[in-house]
Formats: sequence, C-alpha cells, structure tokens
Amino acid sequence: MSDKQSTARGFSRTAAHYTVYGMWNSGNCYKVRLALEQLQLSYAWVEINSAGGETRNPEFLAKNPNGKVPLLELPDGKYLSESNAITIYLAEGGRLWPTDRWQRAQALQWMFFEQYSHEPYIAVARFIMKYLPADHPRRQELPQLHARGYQALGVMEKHLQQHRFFSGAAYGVADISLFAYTHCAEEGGFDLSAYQAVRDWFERVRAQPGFIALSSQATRFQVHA
Ligand SMILES: N[C@@H](CCC(=O)N[C@@H](CS)C(=O)NCC(=O)O)C(=O)O
Repeated sequence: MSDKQSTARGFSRTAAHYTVYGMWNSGNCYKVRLALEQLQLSYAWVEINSAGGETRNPEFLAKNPNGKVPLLELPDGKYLSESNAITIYLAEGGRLWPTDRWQRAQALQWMFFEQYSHEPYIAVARFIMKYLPADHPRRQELPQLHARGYQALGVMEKHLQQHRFFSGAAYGVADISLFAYTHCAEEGGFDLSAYQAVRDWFERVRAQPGFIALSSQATRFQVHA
C-alpha cells in the first residue's frame, strides 16, 4: 500500500497527526482548522454531510454521541468534540493559550460567552439566511436572533475599545472562537458598520501568522488529486 491513504472524502492522510470530521463552511469547524493551521499541526479533513444524515448514522454517533461536528480524532484514536474544547486542547502549551492563570480564565470567560451569548444567535441567523430557502418558516426567528446577536456584538465592542484581544494580553484561541462567526455575521443579516473596534480587531486577527480565511484552502493537509 502507498504511504498515501485516501479517505472517503478524498483528502490525503499522509503524515496527518490529527483527523478532523467537519463541515468546511461551518464557523465552529473553521475554529479548529484555523487553530491547526496557526499551530502548524498536520491533519486530515473528513468532510461530513449533515444534510445527508452523516452526523446521525451509527458510525458517526459511535465517535460522537452528540452527533455534531467538529470532531477531532487524536493520534491514539480518542475523540474530542466541542469546538472550544478542541482548540484549547490543541493550543495548550503553545502561544495561543495564555500561561498566566488570570489570562487563561479571561480566555475561558470569552469562550463560554461565545457559546452561550453569541453563537446561538449570530451563527444561527447565518444558518437561516445562508442555507435555508427565502420562504422558510425559520425566518420568523430572525428579529429575535438579531436583537440578541447585537447585544453580544455590543459586549465585544465595549471590550475591544479597551483591549486588543480576548485571550488575555495576546491573540489566542478565545479570539479564534469569537472571530469564527463574528467576521461573517453580515451573512446572517447583521450590520457591523457601527462596530468599529470589532472591525479593527478583525484586521488584527487577519494579520496573525498562519491566518487562513474561512473560504480559503487550508495548507496543513493535502487534497488528494
Ligand atoms: N457547541 C458545538 C456546536 C456544534 C454544532 O452545532 N455543529 C453543527 C455545525 S456548526 C453540526 O454539527 N450540525 C449538524 C447536525 O447537528 O447534524 C461546538 O462548538 O462544536
């Protein structure tokens, strides 16, 4: 057998250290991809078709009983779910995770904020507007999602008027976590023009070494020709 093994999705697994089960356009999955790229870790990507039921079949549920992506497979065969848990796991001991106890607590504070007060509104509005038909009944949820999403953006704006990042003093995984769905919030119908500090932070994030855009091809794995 060649040292290259093709996955069902056609991505080469040569020398991959980690395997990510994900959906390329999902912000939660982008967090993991961005962290892997910025930490210069090798990985294979297995694209999951949730609309086709692939997060709910017995094979996937055996890996993640919660039936969600992203899912990280470690080199020893263990599986880790939840985007923020994955990025912290990957970042521990490196430059994306603070060494100072207080700064680590601050980073965690923002990552819990992201999951409870931000992502359920900003990401869900994007999902409804980008992926569901224009006449879908879930459009009725948008005013409420926008109201709660703008509250979260206001909290971020206030923080960023005083601080450069969310991960303590330097860029780190809390920034990855909040960048994932904030930078594409306009796809969910949010107007970011009044959030100048947030938009300045976008540029600081984009300037970080190893940054890749949500839409871009990743570099740490090779696509099988
Ligand atoms: N809290 C989870 C959320 C994961 C999540 O909602 N994943 C979505 C994609 S963004 C998913 O798997 N959807 C497919 C499904 O539920 O079948 C995380 O941060 O990883």
